[in-house]
Amino acid sequence: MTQFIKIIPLAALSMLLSTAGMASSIDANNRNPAGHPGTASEVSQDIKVTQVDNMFLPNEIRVTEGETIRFVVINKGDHRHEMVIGMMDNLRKIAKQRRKNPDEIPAEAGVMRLQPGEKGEIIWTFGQIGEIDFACPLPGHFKAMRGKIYVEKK
Ligand SMILES: [Cu+2]
Repeated sequence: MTQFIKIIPLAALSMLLSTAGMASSIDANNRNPAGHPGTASEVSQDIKVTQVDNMFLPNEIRVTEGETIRFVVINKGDHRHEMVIGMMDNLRKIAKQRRKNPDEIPAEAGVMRLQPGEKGEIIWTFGQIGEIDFACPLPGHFKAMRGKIYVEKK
């Protein structure tokens, strides 16, 4: 019986390891260094972000470590846009998927697609100090439509 119980955490661990292997922006402690989707009750500030064709305004944002931000995003362009927060290697993967399937509904955590005139929100909790990227991964937008989030010490 004791042996059977010991098997369960090992199976769970191997599942975690295989997941980490697929996503290269997960660190050795199995955390995503870009952070993770947050909840409304944790939000410490709203930051407005405007999308135009093809850039974000502002394209440099400063937050503090561990902070949860509500990004209030409005698309003032004439084309649809997305906003994705993450490490650049991960954003590149998403951009590659969009090139193959531009009309696929975004399934990734913290990804939002807005039609012209639409407004949306992303609630995101940042982790440790560092530089995080955000971008619109849609074909023809990804190279220009990018920004940096500087996660600074409290
Ligand atoms: Cu775009």
